[in-house]
Amino acid sequence: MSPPEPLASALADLDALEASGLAAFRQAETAEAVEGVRIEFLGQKQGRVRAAQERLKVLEPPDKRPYGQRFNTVKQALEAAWDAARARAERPDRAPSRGIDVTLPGHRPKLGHRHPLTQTADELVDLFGRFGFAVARGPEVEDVRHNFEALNIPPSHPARDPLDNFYLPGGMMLRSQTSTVQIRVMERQPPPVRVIAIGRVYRPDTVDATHSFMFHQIEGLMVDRGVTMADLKTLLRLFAQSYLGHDVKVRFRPSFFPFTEPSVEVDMHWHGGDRWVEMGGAGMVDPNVFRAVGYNPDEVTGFAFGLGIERLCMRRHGIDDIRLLYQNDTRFLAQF
Ligand code: FA5
Repeated sequence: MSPPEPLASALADLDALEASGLAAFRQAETAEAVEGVRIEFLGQKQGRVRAAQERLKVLEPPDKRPYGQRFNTVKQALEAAWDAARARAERPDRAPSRGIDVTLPGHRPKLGHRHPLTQTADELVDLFGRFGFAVARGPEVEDVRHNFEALNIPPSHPARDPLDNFYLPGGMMLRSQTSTVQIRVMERQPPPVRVIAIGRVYRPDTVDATHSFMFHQIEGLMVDRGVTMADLKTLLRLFAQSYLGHDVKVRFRPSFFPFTEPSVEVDMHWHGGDRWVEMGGAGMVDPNVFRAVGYNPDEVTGFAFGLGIERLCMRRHGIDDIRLLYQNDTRFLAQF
């Protein structure tokens, strides 16, 4: 029998065994290398851990307990390191590259396309272009003169209520209707006029399936000698049939706008169910508006209309909720 060993050197050997085992597992990259380290350290017959266990037999009885406890922690640490090394070696992203297989099908990049509202606006420009209407533009940040005054909306009118408009400092506001562009066009050019204007308008409306706080309108304005209400109604009917289909039902209801006289509201029959939805407002340009821009109401007459683009787009494509148009969900948008 060999002489008893001092405990201190036996524990130091355990420390060294643990350190070299952990380092070896850390460095093993492939499954084969990990298995080699396992056999060296954790092998059942010849492994170094097994040998360290054998040393227990030659220790003095009082030294067996502290050595045994330390031995257990070393063995557990090396077994955990083996598990981790094996998992690392099996991860496919650690596997050595086998090159690129050029015969595999590729990933086709998704093509973007125009938003349904942009498509609608482009189609409207095209359609009214065929009726002889040119495109005009105006600013979204407007002054009160163009949004109200020149449109015959006096300071006391409820349409000017701060609760119904987005006012900005310095007498400016976010335009609440594209009718502002009528004024800008007539200020710039003498009659005859035949224009449309498309753009964003802003109102603090409560959001629901058919209302948004920002939406788009298409404004139309035709001024010439002898323009009548019959021209207006014919144009709007022809437009609705061209854009929404020949079977679309449109109705005109008497209404009031300060800038047109007489005025109508135009409804379209909604898809599914027995429901009418307002498409826009229209009427014969009020003589006061002509005077505000320096036109002579005894010489010319004209009609104007303002339609909601979101609602036209929704009716055309069977969309039931305006909010879908603003959620940027590509699963929805990709359908159009
Ligand atoms: C006007 O804005 C008038 N400027 C229209 C007009 C022009 C009349 C020229 C006469 C001559 P109104 O507030 O009704 O009218 O709005 C017109 C259309 O915009 C509505 O019929 C509707 O289609 C759309 N619209 C109005 N408010 C909203 C909203 N909050 N969200 C979405 N669309 C709306």
